[in-house]
Amino acid sequence: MTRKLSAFSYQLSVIFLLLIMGAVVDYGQPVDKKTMAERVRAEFKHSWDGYKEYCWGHDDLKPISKACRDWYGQTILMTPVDALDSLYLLGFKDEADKTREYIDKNLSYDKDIEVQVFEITIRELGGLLSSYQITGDKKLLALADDLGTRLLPAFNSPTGMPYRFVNLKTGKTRDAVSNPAETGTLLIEFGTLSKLTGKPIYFEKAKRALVETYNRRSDIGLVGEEINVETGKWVNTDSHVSGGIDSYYEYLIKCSILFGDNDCRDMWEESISKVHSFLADEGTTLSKTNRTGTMATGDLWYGHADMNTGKRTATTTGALDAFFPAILVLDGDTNRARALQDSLFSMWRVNGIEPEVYDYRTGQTVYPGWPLRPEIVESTYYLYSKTHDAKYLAMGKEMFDDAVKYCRTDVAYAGLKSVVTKEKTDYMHSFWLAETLKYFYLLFAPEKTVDLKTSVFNTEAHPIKRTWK
Ligand code: DMJ
Repeated sequence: MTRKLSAFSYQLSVIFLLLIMGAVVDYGQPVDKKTMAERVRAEFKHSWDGYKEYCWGHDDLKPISKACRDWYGQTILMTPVDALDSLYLLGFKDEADKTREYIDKNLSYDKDIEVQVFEITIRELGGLLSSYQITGDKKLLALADDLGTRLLPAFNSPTGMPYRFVNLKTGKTRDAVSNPAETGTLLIEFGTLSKLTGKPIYFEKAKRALVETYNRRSDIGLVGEEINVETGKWVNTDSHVSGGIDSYYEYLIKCSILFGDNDCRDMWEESISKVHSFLADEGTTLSKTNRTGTMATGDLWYGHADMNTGKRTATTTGALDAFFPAILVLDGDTNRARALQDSLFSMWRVNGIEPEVYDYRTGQTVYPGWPLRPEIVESTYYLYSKTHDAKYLAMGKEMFDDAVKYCRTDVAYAGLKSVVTKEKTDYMHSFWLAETLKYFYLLFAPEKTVDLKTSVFNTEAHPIKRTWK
């Protein structure tokens, strides 16, 4: 009798626990992948058609005024180059072929413009290389080689870490104060360019820049937010995994995978253990009622600390930080990846779209913008690929529905000035097409649309295949 009773009360507590969990994390109805993949394709087409109708031949579309933006006064076809591999992957082959032919005929880097090395590398160099691998179009590789050559003078600093800007015609550089994301997020693209052209210089320059950044880590193994590439001294010692540092960590692990590079593997292993030790906040459960009336719960977050003392400087995170679960999946650390993703998704749910900066201790939205960022979608895709847990499909669907609801315009998609008020900005970043919609699609598309075993995504979601030994 007592045994029966205790079995009964055990069952009751399990049901009670499940009910509570259901109330805490409600992922709704099962998701039909096929339907979702088609919905993503339709919104991609809507965005692409808007760009084409109003800004064909320019860099980016302003989706409210229907005006165009060229980053440096003259076009370098930012949106077409960044979106080209998405056109292929999402199955818009005719459109992709026409776009590729247009790029072949019209793109020239022989321009007297000062470009930001990091942005041009991840969006254009990465885009050209990935599309070259998909199509075999040699003109794309020639463009990448030409661009790589024009970017090389940026590395001519006393430390080997690149200046932030370089003139594509004259090689003149400027802006010595940079950051680990900009000095350390070049090796996938430059390294691949070396492998595909047989010119070792690209790999050597970018790897040195990454190693020089790592070599300047503090005694406790952290890097800061700003560094002077001429003196090698840190200008800002705040350490975190957010903007300014984020993809430095991403490239340490990805370059070890893509190139089988043991130095990258060692740098990654040393770095990630310090990130866990000094930046992770565990058990900082916050309780804030979100729009679904459920409680946002996060038991793992990554905050800010001083790179020298390890002392906590801020308990903020945000949209950019949301790449980190994906990296943890690549590291085989699925438990941390799952926990962090739950935290970040609860941040998403507070306003129904994630903010740029969010304080996970107080539950305050610190900076409310959302420029259509991909990172949390990217992590959802990696987690689903790894675990096949349907909860990630439901997360992805909820985020996609939110983006459609708040960011769709009559001609394309617009970022948000505020995730609180949902006021829009007049801008559609090329990464909406290159990354955000690509990761949404890959989450719902047939597996192996991109094989994560043989390909590595650069930080702009351009898949690079290891075709070399
Ligand atoms: C992209 O250009 C890249 O993902 C970069 O690493 C960070 N910022 C944007 C997207 O948020």
